Amino acid sequence: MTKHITLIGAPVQTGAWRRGCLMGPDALRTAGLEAALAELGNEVVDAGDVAPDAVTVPATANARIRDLDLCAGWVRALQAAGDVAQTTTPIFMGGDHLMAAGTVPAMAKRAEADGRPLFVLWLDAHSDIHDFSTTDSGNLHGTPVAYFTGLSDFTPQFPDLSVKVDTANICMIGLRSVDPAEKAALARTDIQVADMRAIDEHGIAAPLRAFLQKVEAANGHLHVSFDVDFLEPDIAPAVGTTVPGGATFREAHLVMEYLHDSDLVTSLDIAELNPFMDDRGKTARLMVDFVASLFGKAVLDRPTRSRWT
Ligand code: NNH
Ligand code: MN
Ligand code: MN
Ligand code: MN
Repeated sequence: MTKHITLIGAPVQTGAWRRGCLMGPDALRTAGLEAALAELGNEVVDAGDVAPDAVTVPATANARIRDLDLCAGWVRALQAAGDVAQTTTPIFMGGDHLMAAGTVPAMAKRAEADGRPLFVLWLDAHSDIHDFSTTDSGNLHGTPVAYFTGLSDFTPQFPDLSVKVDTANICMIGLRSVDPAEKAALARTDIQVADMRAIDEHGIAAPLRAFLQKVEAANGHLHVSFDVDFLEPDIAPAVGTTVPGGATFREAHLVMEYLHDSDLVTSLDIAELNPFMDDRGKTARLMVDFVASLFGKAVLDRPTRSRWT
């Protein structure tokens, strides 16, 4: 079925310590994302890049927080940018993972307007569930989950959220670097977590299948937030925070194919791509291939939903 896809560039890099994620959207364009999706029969429009709002916000008690004004400006701008993609499938091309503090609330609002709950699949080495007080690094890409779930208060620096994501609707796959405060925060929630050990023991399909069945049963919207460091650094070196022991090509590819066959995905983030760290564009090209698989590129066609019900 033809999907109407809107590409939205989110060149935010102030959430990460290492600079370079601002080149992420252009690297994905250079690697041919639009053509790869169009070739599969999708209608694709590149809406260009979002720019951050110019805001000055009060300082937080934690003096380690970096680039707070610019980060707050990005969160605001991306929440508004989500509104332009009401009826299409937006692909948000990041940008560091702070982007999700903008994109996920926008998608939650959209789902609510549609009378449906939003589910979030978080593919990442990290849980990004810090808040302003617990972050040691001061890098705000480590905080979006605590913000969009309402687990912690981020006001008045970030906008007050009218619609929050229910923690029961979140599944994290790929975790292998979780700070102590994050571990404690996760333990207090009902977020489903499949860390790398669980994947080694049971495979990557089992937790994904269980989650997709929940999304389907609830008639939910599904937002996928794909942090490039979910992947094994050997195949995806273009990230600031590489963590060994990530998802293999085959594991990640299977996730993409399941997501395609589920026909449940309504929006996607591509986060943390730092082209400055790349090896002859190989990570950008790999991400284009993965996104193409999510949107229909397959070796053999299988009936929709056959892989996970
Ligand atoms: N937990 C660390 C921090 O808060 C690392 C976060 N880095 C990420 N997250 N790349 O996905 O600084
Ligand atoms: Mn992340
Ligand atoms: Mn990460
Ligand atoms: Mn593929």
